[in-house]
Amino acid sequence: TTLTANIAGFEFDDILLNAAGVYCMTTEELDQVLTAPGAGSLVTKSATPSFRAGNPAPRFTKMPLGSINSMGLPNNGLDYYLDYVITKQAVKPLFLSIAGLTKTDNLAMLHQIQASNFNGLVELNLSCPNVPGKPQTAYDFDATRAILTEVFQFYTKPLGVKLPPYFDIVHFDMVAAVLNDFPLAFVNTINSIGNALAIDPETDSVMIAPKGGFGGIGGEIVKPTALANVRALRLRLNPAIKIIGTGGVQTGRDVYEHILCGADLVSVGTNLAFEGPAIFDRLKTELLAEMAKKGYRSLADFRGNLQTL
Ligand code: RRO
Repeated sequence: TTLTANIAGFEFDDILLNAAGVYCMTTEELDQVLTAPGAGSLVTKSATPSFRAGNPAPRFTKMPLGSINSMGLPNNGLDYYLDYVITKQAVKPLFLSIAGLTKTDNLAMLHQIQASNFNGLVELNLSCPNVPGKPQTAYDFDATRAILTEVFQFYTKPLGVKLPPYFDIVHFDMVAAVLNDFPLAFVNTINSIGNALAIDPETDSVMIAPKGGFGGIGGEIVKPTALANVRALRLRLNPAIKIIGTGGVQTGRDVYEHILCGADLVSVGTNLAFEGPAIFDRLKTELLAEMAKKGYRSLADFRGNLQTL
């Protein structure tokens, strides 16, 4: 049994990777994901043109059934991550994530990447929920169309977008109609469910400092939303647009369910933060056991094969 995938001509020897933002801020963390057994790729922390300190701490914490964060896009700046992926791109296909605070910043970063020696995949994050005053671009379908229109006027390397969760069938239709008009290599769904609130019962206090305690949630609690978004987009997107499933992955069964819904790769955020890079090998072992139980020898045997009633 092999667990491989293909996106935009890139062959992945394993289908698991980190979710952007988790275990990918520094070269030390990135090296650990790069060399972790079971990990087929990595994605770098979403970059802005220059270093950002992000929001005040505490800004990430465990909560019942998952995590809540309002990091505020702390990162070491595009040059840092672009240097890293260029240095390591011969090892395996890699993803570089960018998240400009403005369309102008995103276009400037993509011009720099286009002109660089990086030949991997870029994940354009249109869904950061945590920068005060900056809405999540992908909740604005016209703004999403506008930036992709400008991007594809000059950008020719493989590009995908990181999407926020959608909660309305008409919104699935609307975002898919926009995305299908562009030569995207992939979409990654979902980012954290934005602007949730967790309360500590001992202190009657919010659990993170920024934004009065509002933050994006991930982990077990978001799995049904994540699966719904993978499934809904797989049913609507052009087959050439591959899907990275993200959200609520704690066991091999969770990976399996993302694939049943149509995911090509599966990424791990909250539970990678809790468990560390050893999680990839555990998930791979558990996925292989689940496949054996069902009599499947390849991912193609069940990808997208969700049964309905
Ligand atoms: O840095 C963050 O606060 C953050 C980002 Br950019 C994102 O895309 N998703 C998230 O949960 N946190």
